[in-house]
Amino acid sequence: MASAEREDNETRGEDSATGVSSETTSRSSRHGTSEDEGAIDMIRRYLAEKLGFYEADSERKPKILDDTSIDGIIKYIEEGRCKNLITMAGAGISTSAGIPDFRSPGSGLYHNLEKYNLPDPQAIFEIGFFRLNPKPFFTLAKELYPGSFKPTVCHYFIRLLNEKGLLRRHYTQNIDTLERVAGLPGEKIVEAHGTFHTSHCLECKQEYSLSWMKERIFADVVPTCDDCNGVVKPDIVFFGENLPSRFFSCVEKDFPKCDLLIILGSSLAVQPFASLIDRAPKECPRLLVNREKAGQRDRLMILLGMGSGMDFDSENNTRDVAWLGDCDDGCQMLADKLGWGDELRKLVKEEHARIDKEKKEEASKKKPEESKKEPEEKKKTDSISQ
Ligand code: CNA
Repeated sequence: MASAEREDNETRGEDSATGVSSETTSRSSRHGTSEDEGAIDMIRRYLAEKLGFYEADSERKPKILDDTSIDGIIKYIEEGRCKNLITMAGAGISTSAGIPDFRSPGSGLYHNLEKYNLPDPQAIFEIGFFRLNPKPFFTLAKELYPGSFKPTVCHYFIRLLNEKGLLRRHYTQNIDTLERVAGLPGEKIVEAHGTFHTSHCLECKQEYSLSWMKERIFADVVPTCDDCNGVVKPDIVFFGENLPSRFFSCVEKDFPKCDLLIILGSSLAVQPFASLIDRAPKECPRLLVNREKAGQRDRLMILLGMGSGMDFDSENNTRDVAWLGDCDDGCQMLADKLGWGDELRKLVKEEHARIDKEKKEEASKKKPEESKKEPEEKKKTDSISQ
């Protein structure tokens, strides 16, 4: 979906933004002992001195969190040190709504695309392939259509962060529009990989609305332009396309001010989104809430005391915290610790009830219209067959 992921894979293989898979990094930390770490630190200092970029630890690493744990993050927020929080989200925040992510083994989209007979799983989101054969994308779009799902606890937690005056911006890789459905204002959202909200004709660039697109997707037809008959594509960013300009302009303004970064439900494998973690200032704490560690720094770079990416496990770390588990549980736990737990539970309950009610009303409005339409449709087919 994101243009640069493909480039990244071509140059750096299957690994994450930082060039090392989380599996490799977490395995090394599992078996690490304090003796190993001491030896590693000695080698790091030796190499750093020889290469001429040695700095004393105290100069290099100001202490940011008293405690690199969830409690350290909560304390940091409660002390009022966080006024420009940025959240970065991936497909993992929507899996509990029933939308599969890309890479989770078994349930991820990439493991379930056989029926589309694609040259490779990513082809379904490639602009070149889409121009030749748009049908598989629209079949999948019907299955995953926004509007058929309810936002999760995590989406409502992000809304609460905003209502509490902490959120500067929410950056999402998701195209499911669930942040909007959850009630987060549009100006607070950066949809880095675009959105289903609007669509454009690939040929004459005519714009179409969500309802126009929805009608065609659910009628199982490839949407074509009313003016020039070109294929119309939702404004989501395919591999081979540029990210929206709003992404770049917001990053420039937001990240230098970021004073807490929370990454939710992402493997941090897609560029340039993944590298945003390095745009936050050095003194900004970063919390990852995900089922697995992601975005970690290259081991060699850790050894040299250099490089970018998350650094959860080194003894010098005073800013990066990984909370491993489901986003909804992580967000509810954070809300509980901040004293907003009941407010979040109430918000989710009320909003889900409202969405269910609206869907019911919409369905009951449609039914009489459909039964009115049927004899007409039947008449048409009868006359054609005669
Ligand atoms: P990804 O690479 O599939 O990674 C998802 C990450 O979330 C993995 O690390 C999972 O372990 C983790 N995860 C899955 N479920 C949960 C959960 N309930 N709680 C915590 N962690 C969980 O997806 P990314 O977003 O990192 O990759 C970016 C791609 C995916 C973008 O181009 C998106 O447009 C694209 N995508 C979006 C959607 C959507 O809009 N909902 C769905 C599928 C793919």
